Parts: sequence; C-alpha cells; structure tokens
Amino acid sequence: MTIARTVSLIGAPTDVGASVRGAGMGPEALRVAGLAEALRSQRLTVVDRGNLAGPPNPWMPPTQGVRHMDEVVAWNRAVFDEVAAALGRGHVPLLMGGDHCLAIGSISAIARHCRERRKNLRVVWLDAHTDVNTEAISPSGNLHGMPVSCLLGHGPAQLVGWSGERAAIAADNIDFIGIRSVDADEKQAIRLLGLQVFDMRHIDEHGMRNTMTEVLQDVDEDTHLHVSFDLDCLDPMEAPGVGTGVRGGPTYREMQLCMEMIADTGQLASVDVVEINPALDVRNQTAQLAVEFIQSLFGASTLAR
Ligand code: HAR
Ligand code: MN
Ligand code: MN
Ligand code: MN
Repeated sequence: MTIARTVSLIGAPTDVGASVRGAGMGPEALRVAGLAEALRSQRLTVVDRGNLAGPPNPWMPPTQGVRHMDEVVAWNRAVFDEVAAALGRGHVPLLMGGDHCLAIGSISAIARHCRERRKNLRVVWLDAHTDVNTEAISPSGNLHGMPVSCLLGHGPAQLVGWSGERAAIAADNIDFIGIRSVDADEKQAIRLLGLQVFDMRHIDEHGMRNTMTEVLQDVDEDTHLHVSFDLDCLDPMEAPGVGTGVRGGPTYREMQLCMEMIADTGQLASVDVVEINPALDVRNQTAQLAVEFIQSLFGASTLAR
C-alpha cells in the first residue's frame, strides 16, 4: 500500500441526467471543500484536470422513455475520454460529478482498460438507489436512474457497448451497498439479473463489517476496485446536499468503516463521486463529508501514519 500514486481529479459539471437541478455545481463544491489538499496531506500526488465541457441542460420532458439523451451522450463521451486518458497515464481517476449518469462513461472506460490489462473489475456501488432502470421501466426518464443497466448491456442503445463489449460489467462484478429506494419494476430487474444488493436491512442485521467482508472477499492483487459513490447513500440528516435524498441511510461511522475496509484491500483504482447538489446543501457540508470519506477511501486512518 505504499506505492506512490497520482490521483487525477476530473470535473464533470452537469445535471443532465438528474431529476433536480444543481448537481452541476458538484465539482466546485468539492474543490472549495479542499479535496485536492486533503489527498495531498496523505502523501498522494494530485492533479486537478479542471472541468470537462459539454452541453447545457435543456430541461425537457422524456422522449421515448428518456430525458436529454443527446446531452447525456455528449457528457459521457467527454468523461469516457478523460478517464481513459488518466488510466493510460497510470493515474487513479477520480470523477467529480455531476449526476450519476456519468458512471456510464467512467465505468465503460475502466472496463475497457481492465480488459486490456487483464484485471478483474469489481464495482462497489454506494447509493440509496440501485440505478438499474431502463427506458422501458423508468418512472421518470432520468438517466441517473439507469447507469447500471447501461453498463450491464440493457439500457438504451446509444449508451450501451462503449467498453467494446455489449456489457461493460457482469452482474457478478458489482455489489450495491446502502440501498433503500427501488422502483417496482426495478425490483424485478434486480431479480432477473441476479444482482447482489446489500440493502439497509442487510446492513441493519449483519452490520457494515460483515457486509463489507462479504463484498470484498474475493478481491486480490489482480482486482481493479472501482467505487461509485453517490452521496445520497448517506443519511440526508448528514448529507442534505443531494437531489433525491432518502432517509434511513448508513451512519457516519458505518460509512467510514466501509471506506476503510475498501482502502485496506490496497486495490482501489478509480472513483466516481456524484450527486452532490450544492443548491440544496447547508454550508457545503455534503462536499466536506465527501472529502472526509474519500480520504478514508485512500487510506487515511486515525492511528496509522
Ligand atoms: N429510481 C428513480 C428513477 O429512476 C430515482 C433515481 C434517483 N437516482 C439517483 N441516483 N439519485 O441514484 O427515477
Ligand atoms: Mn445513483
Ligand atoms: Mn442515489
Ligand atoms: Mn458479489
């Protein structure tokens, strides 16, 4: 765990996939909260690549079951290219969203990289929601509720296959933590796809420690571990700055343990930090909380040097 690592911060200031405006201010909120400085204080090299450019949010109703398809494609293309470039340099890409639709571009680039390097990709999806809707079943048409389907090869055609294979990831390669809001048809999709969902009831009954031991059990030196961190995974009492908060999330301590156990594997290789909505936040506390959790994810601990 003492290899010198460089983290590439990639800003994607958009809310084109979201149901509520404001997540486009996420990258700046993370910068103001001191993300780069915090990671540098733990002996990481940090390069802030600035913000990607993309189209504005047209704020239109859905057509054929999805909202803003062209804009979502454009933003994800930019994310795909920049994440691929960071991985090519040997850096750890840290995507600062933006809403969660951006995980399509990010994880597609990572999946392609893993195939080329013969790494086993494992995705840990930290979220109140499973984001496994499709254009056929989404109640809203918002693409931030569909990235997992797109990555599994089931979403709208324009957003499927970017990694070079129809499915960027298989159902076995992704675990969901903190889930407590799943739409009716989404429940059926989870069953049909055989997804591993550790919902809040599972965490209540087994605790975060046992849950994460199970999630991380087969991680080894050939694993590329990706964390897709939707800030609405946290309880809205602690993280009010999100567009679609759902009460009953993991506590601060539970989430710290989750991050620390991921860090302990030594295999963390890429991160998405999404859905921070500064327009709904109180004194930037959600971005500050995100910075603390990201520090733990990169190995900060109370007693170890
Ligand atoms: N499931 C709902 C929908 O698809 C809400 C999704 C909200 N999503 C996020 N991402 N904030 O997790 O419309
Ligand atoms: Mn999400
Ligand atoms: Mn969510
Ligand atoms: Mn699993």
